[in-house]
Amino acid sequence: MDVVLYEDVAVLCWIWPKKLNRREDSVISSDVKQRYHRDGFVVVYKFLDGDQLQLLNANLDRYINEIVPNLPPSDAFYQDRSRPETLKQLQHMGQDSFFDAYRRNESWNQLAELLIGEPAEAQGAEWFNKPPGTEHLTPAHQDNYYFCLRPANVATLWLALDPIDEENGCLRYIPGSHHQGIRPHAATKVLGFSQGITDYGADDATKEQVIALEPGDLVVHHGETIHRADANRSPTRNRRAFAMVFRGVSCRRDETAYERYTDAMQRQHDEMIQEAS
Ligand SMILES: O=C(O)CCC(=O)C(=O)O
Repeated sequence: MDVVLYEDVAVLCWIWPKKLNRREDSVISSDVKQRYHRDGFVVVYKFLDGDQLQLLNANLDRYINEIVPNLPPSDAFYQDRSRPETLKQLQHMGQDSFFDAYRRNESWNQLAELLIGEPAEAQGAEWFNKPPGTEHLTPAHQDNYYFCLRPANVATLWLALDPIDEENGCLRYIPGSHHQGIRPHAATKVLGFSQGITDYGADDATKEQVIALEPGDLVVHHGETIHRADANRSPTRNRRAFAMVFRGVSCRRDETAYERYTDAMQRQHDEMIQEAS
């Protein structure tokens, strides 16, 4: 299969938020917005600098060492619960004061609101890993199938914490897919990504753009952009990322659709957590 690498980086390679003059700032902002609206995703290289990344990493380490051992299974997913090194996903991290305050971080909110085009609010922070030596892929999906927001004015900001490439399971997007509505989804048996697109085929795969990132780089995707990731094939490297979902103030949840989704997800997670323990 041909792989399309996301390489068009010249304009987007900047430190965010950098002190720019007003003209440069508006050129960059309009380019980022244009790409996001056209493709349904945009990469921001070097989004966090060294100190900001270190602060986030230090708090993630603290959270994983001190808080995670006491969390209920619904907030911390393991590939194999008997092996702590297989921790693969954390959600509802806002119960910790650092991560609750982080939802209001200025750089993240500025970028989210630039792309969403209206005031927006961050949902709880999440952490994703693909630990080495585990067979765990991310099924092709659209986030708004899970969120059920109308309009779908919602974006995920996903920050690389490790060098991320094809070997350890980088994200892959189908450009423009957010313009084509929600595709059919069904149960996947993947803990944390309980629903995947059922008719994802070879034609979709040829359109995928492969997103390689370094720590501190960030990708933003629209809630209806199709994306997926392979399993981590590296025997030694983790594939960690930190994410926050921002929802525009105009979004309303379709409660009937959401209840259908949460019932299916809960049934599936209960079965899988039971199987894994
Ligand atoms: O980390 C991953 O593999 C997938 C993340 C994702 O799909 C998301 O945040 O929407």
